[in-house]
Amino acid sequence: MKAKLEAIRAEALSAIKEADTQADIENLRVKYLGKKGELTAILKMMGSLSAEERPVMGQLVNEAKQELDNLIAEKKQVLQAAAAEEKLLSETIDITLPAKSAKPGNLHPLSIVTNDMIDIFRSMGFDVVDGPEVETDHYNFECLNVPADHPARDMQDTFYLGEEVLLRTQTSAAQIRTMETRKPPIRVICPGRVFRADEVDATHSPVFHQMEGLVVDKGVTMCDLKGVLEQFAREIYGPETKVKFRPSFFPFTEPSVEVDVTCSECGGKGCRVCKGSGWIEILGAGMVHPNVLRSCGIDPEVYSGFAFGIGLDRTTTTRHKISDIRLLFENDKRFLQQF
Ligand code: 2U9
Repeated sequence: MKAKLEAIRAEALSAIKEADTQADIENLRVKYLGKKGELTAILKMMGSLSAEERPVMGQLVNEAKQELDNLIAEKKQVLQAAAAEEKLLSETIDITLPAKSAKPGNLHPLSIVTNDMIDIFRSMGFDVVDGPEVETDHYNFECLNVPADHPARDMQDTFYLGEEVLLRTQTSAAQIRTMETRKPPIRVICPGRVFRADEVDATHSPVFHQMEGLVVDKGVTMCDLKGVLEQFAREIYGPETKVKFRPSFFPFTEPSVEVDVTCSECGGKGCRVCKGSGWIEILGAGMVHPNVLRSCGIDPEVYSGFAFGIGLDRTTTTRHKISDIRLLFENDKRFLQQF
């Protein structure tokens, strides 16, 4: 019986070692330790042993039973862990899919046009200057030779913050400040936001944008003004563009002109955009008035200069065929993403 027990034990040990599924190990438990198992069968045969042999054999069988029990439990755990690991691997979720990327933003159409214009004037030797949006009556009007009774100074047209303080109506004040601090030769442009008490409609806004330019040096003439502005017009509207100078009036320039270019929509034939004229007005300009030079301490007998003002909103709407100026300020992403 002892030899049989040893044979069963050896066979069971090797079978446990070989088992590689949880079902295998369960079958082995039933085969050796179950109610009808081989070790249980030996225990049942103990009755045939003598009173001396029985406790010895009983101890051996119990030791073998305990040993197999432990080994089966251990192996069960190992196989369970392996099965869990395999399940985890087979159920792995691929979290490396590319995420939805945020679209990069883009420049506002007004900024695109402003930057293009800055590039053109920079290539002609102009510096960019800046100034405050809240100005004094002195810099905004007085230094610019705008008389006390001029309608622009009226509260109907200008936003006053106090008796002498206002929201600038043009960027010229920044150039007055430049003339006070720099000696000629001066070649500056000043792009920026300006304010006028206008009613809002498709072509007017109380907040709008301008780029003004100023050149002051010895011997500056109307020819220089024409050359610079023709070059600018051709660069921004195309080399075929024709430029027309019409006499005009501004208090800060004398003589003054308004500048038209051939309509880029119809090439000058006349269309809905240019209201049949073939021309589109793009800017105002002129030779800096001697009173303006004098107000900044520059002797008009020695120096002369020219200045110009370009509406940036208008340039943007004509360039990008935008039908309503209000679209520039509504910040509707569906509109802004088109540029
Ligand atoms: C200094 C002296 C003179 C700037 C000028 C204009 C003519 C002009 C308009 C264009 C469209 C304003 O935005 S708009 O409505 N501007 O017609 N601006 S001359 O003259 C200056 C500037 C600075 C020291």
